[in-house]
Parts: sequence; C-alpha cells; structure tokens
Amino acid sequence: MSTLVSLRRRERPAPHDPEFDRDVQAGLGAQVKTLPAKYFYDQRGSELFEQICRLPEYYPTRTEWKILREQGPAIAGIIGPDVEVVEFGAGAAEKIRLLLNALPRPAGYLPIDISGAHLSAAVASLQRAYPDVTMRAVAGDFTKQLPLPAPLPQARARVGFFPGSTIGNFTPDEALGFLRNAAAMLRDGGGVGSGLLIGVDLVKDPAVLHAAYNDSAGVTAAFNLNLLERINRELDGDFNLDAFDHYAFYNPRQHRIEMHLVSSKAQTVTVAGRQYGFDAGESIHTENSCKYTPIRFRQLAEKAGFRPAAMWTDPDSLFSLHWLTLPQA
Ligand code: AVJ
Repeated sequence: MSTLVSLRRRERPAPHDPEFDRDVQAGLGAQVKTLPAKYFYDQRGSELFEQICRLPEYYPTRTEWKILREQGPAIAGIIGPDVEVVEFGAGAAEKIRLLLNALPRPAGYLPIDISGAHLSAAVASLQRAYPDVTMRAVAGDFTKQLPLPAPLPQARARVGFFPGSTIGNFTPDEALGFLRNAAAMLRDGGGVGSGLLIGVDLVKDPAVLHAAYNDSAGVTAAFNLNLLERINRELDGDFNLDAFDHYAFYNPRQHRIEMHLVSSKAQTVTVAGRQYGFDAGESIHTENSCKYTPIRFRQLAEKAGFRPAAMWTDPDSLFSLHWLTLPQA
C-alpha cells in the first residue's frame, strides 16, 4: 500500500522534445555556447517569470500595464470597433483583458501560442468573461508563417497584439523577420484599419536596466539557472547548478541586456550521453533582451511594411506601446 502511494507520488517522467534536444545539442556544441531563450518557460520557469514581473526592479510589466490602462481610451479611439484581436504568444492571456475592456465592441480574439493546453484553459475562462467576443485559439509557432482561420464576417479589421517587449528576445534582424511575418498574417484577412499594437522596452540609463536583470532577491538568477535544471530533467543532463553563475549586463553598443550562465570552473557536463567541456569562466549565452529608441523601432517597423501611426509611453520614458498600421497594397 505505502509502496503504491510512493510510486504514484513520483514525478511524472519528463517529456522528451526532440526539437529541444536538437537545439541544446547545437547550442552547447558550438564554439560560442548558446541556449535559446524560448526554453526558459517550463512550469517552474513560467512561475519564476511571473515573480520577476512583480519585482520592484523589474519595471517593464507594471509600466506597460499602466500605459495600457491609462491610455486605454486613446488606444481604443484609434483602433475603433469591430476588430478581431490576434495575440502573438498569449501565454496566460491576462493583458488582453485590459485591451478587450478598452476596445468598443471587440468582435473576436485569436490567440496564437506554442502550448495548446495552456491556451485552451486560458481561453475558456476568458470566454466566460467576454461572451460576445468570438474566441478561436491557434496552437502553433508564430515566428513561422501560420495559416490563420478565415476572418470573422462581423470583423472590420484584424489587430495584432504583441505586449511585454517579447520582441526584445529577437535580434534586430530576427525582429524584422517577425514583423514582416506578422504584417503578412494580419494583411490577408485583415481589412482597412488593420495593424499591430506592440510593447517595446526603451533604451535608458544602463543602471536601471542592470538592476532589472540583477534583482536583489535573486529571482532572475533562479530563472536563468532553471534552464540547466530543465535540461537535467528532460534531457538527462548532469549540470551542477552550483558551478554556474547568473551573469547579466547591458551591452550599450548593441542596445541589449545579455544574460549568460558562466562556468565557475573547468568541468565536463553530460547531456543525453554527449559530453561538453567548459573552461573556467566560459559562458553560455542564454538571452538577449533588446532595447529600442522610439525612432529606431519605427524605422524597423517601416522596413517591415508597417506605418508607425501612434506611440504611448510613461512619464519616465521607460517603456513604449506602438500602434503600427498596414497600408493597403
Ligand atoms: C519576456 C523577454 C520580455 O527580456 O525582459 C525577464 C524575459 N528575462 N528577465 C525580458 C526576462 C529576464 C523578458 N521578456
């Protein structure tokens, strides 16, 4: 009996994702070691990110939230009624409530997210709160060209929503690719008045940026190190978490925060039967978080085919929310 209980209590076997395996192998096997930031968000990583969003030093979430709330009427006035909102990467679909509350008579909500299970749960509760909004969830990778369902007959236009400065995880080249892709997805099926509402973190005092990614409670460090924990669990790795240090700094030439995990000693790590050697002080580059000036971001958006039409920011110019329209071809 007790044996049965303890067996049942054992952790579920870790899922094996062949793409994760391939990406980790490529990243750790490279001359300059890297790991893709998108893998931070397992269960524990998502919890840690939510904690980050509440840290006193981490201004982006609360600042964007404040802009959305205070500028809601202005944003709604520009976007107008009868739009279908397409959200790129709608993890928990929380910020969307602010937008749906502000918009006059929103017609639809179409979130796209890699994790179909998370998405269905979030959409189900959202649907109860907004019974008149047609909700259609799409499970998939929005960085690739995804076919979207046909536009709603009652929708006048399609409006993309990409909050949180998630675009900062892309290099400017990758961001351009994402914006071009988003423009294509919003253009077909979108009518006159379609566009993209996007949150972008701004270039600022490096000390403020540095603090936001080096919080005194150590949550960002735990978030960064959790990636190694995930590799240990899901890919049968033997990373010693005590032998790697969180290292985050602002790179002013590339306008970005870089996060690294730095090996504190010479060591060999095994992942899925493969061995990787580390020198003392060698790093794994785990994340870029690119910052923009309003002008640099508008230039990027224009290059992708958008027309920058409005921008809202906070009194301290910490964060920006851009409204980009799609000129009719
Ligand atoms: C979710 C990509 C916007 O870059 O600020 C927070 C992730 N990394 N602290 C960011 C993150 C470290 C976050 N984004």
